[in-house]
Amino acid sequence: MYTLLSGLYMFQKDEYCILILGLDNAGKTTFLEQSKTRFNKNYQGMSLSKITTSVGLNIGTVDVGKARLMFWDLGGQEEVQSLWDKHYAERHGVLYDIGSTDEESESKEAFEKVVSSEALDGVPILVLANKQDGETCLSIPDIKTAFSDCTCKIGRRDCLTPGLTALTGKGV
Ligand SMILES: Nc1nc2c(ncn2[C@@H]2O[C@H](COP(=O)(O)OP(=O)(O)OP(=O)(O)O)[C@@H](O)[C@H]2O)c(=O)[nH]1
Ligand SMILES: [Mg+2]
Repeated sequence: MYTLLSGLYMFQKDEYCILILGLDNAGKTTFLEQSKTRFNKNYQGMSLSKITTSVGLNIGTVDVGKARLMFWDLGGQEEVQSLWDKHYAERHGVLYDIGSTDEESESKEAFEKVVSSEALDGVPILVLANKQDGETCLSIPDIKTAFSDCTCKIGRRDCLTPGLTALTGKGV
């Protein structure tokens, strides 16, 4: 019995819930689909061109090493942004997707609300500078400068800003 239980324990993964937030059209669902395709061996994937704007919630699971990441991809349209905080209590981390070609002030305003939320106090944030393939995209230093007012609200939590192109999978 002990051998059986310890065997099961060895295969058990640590599960983490990660919210994916950001304005509509930032590329959140595309990022999630690319992640599932890249990390889940048997996942067939769907055509990225078939992805349409998310109204509710897409849940996707990705296994990375001993961790199981449960991504909750929330719609970013203005009308549904008010639903984001309903999920704050259930998360271990946040991915905030900046479609780097989006209107930066609007994205910054939404980001500021996220980092100001008490429910997310201290929660690590990865700011995805997506759409780095766009000709007019903001570079990582440009993004850091544009979002610099948020530094004190980010506080001492972990916060990184990797650049990526979810559409091709580069950086995912
Ligand atoms: N050029 C380019 N287009 C991208 C990239 N990532 C996503 N897109 C495109 O951006 C559009 C929106 O992508 P979605 O993944 O639906 O965006 P979303 O953030 O989930 O949007 P909502 O569900 O409305 O909140 C689609 O046409 C994608 O093909 C990228 O890295 N580069
Ligand atoms: Mg979506």
